Amino acid sequence: MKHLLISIGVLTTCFAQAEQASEKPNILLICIDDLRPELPSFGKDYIHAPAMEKLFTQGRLFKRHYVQAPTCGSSRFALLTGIYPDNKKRLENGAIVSHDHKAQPSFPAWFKSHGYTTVAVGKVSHYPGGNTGKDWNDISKPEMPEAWTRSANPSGEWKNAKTLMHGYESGKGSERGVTPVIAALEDVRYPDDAIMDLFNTELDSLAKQDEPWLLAVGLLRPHLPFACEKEFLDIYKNKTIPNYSTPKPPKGDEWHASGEFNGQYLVSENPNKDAAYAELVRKHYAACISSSDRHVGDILERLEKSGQAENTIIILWGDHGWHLGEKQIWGKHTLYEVALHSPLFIKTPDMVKAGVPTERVVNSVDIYPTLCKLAGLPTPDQLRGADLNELLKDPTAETKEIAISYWKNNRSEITPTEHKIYSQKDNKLLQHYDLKADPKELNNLIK
Ligand SMILES: [Ca+2]
Repeated sequence: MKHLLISIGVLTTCFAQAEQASEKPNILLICIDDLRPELPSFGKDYIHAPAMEKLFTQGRLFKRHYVQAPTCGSSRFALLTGIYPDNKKRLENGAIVSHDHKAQPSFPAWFKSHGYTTVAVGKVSHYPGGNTGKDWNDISKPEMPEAWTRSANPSGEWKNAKTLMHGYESGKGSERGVTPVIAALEDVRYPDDAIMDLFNTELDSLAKQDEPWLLAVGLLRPHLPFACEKEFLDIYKNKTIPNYSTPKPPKGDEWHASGEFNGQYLVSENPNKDAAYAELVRKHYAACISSSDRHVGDILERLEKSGQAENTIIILWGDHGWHLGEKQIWGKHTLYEVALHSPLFIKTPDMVKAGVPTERVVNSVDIYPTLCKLAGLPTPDQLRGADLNELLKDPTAETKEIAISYWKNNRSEITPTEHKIYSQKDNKLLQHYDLKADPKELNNLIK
């Protein structure tokens, strides 16, 4: 009798836990590499991105979201840990690997320790597939220990994650200084197609389980090289893309020689001197956005078919901005507004005022505490970001509105109307822009 009572007690507890678990929302995080807000919702009508635009009508688009560092590794560090990358170590591409994940868990680790199945596909942390070591595919050396239930290495035809990251068509990798910065071919597979294969397998498997899940998928385009299917480039054939070029900034400001663009790829003309070539590069960047948009559409369609869409939080996030000729720069790695600004979108199962964007200034570090609140989880001590739930309910809610970012030895602070860049060493104000009167940041008020 005693055994029977204990068994009934255990069963009741199990049912209670199962019920509690099934009430937790699932989380689908879509990370898009090097996506600046080059989308119709941000006034760029010439961009073809119907899937993202449709998604934006279903939740809250944050029109003034700023990343905490203008580079992949430390921007993703800030997203995943909720910590500002305010020192040299945190500004390196190894920021995530060198972090003390036991003391300050990333949000995948935190959600995993609270009953979630956590899965990463593609480039979510800095290393696509989440493993380091030679060719970034050593499963004994994960980038974030204890974070993922499964962290898939989407090597496909590219054989390893490192080749896939900078890959061209059909398994081809990049060769420093030899392979072109722009390319577009018909009827071939590109690296994001391999990522999508794995995403489909993982989503189908997660949809069958009772426990809540967190599935993060990281698409590679529009990261360099600007190589994608020709059908996407054809969309822009007869369109004019505005010339974004602005003069080179004065000495001592944030200019760099576009090393990633010029140093790693075969660049046939100097886009700063050849306006036609500059437009061609911008068209390839646009085509790569349209290519990723097609995958976003497929991701959302698959989620819908899985029957899980109604209980799933969807987040779409770009890891930083990108200069397309502004300040005579082609790339990221500056503290100018254009390198820090990226899209952020959140949809919750009980969304109100869907499709109404918010103009409030927000940070990537805000995502971690927001997700904890949405899932009813406690928050770990290290979090410094703001909970965005008020803005999810009311896009005009009053908030603190300051975005703080770091790069090299400087710190950037963006408010609704101003942008200030300070030296970290002595807190000296180096650059000051009036974002209302001078949104292109051409007039440094300090000089
Ligand atoms: Ca990036």
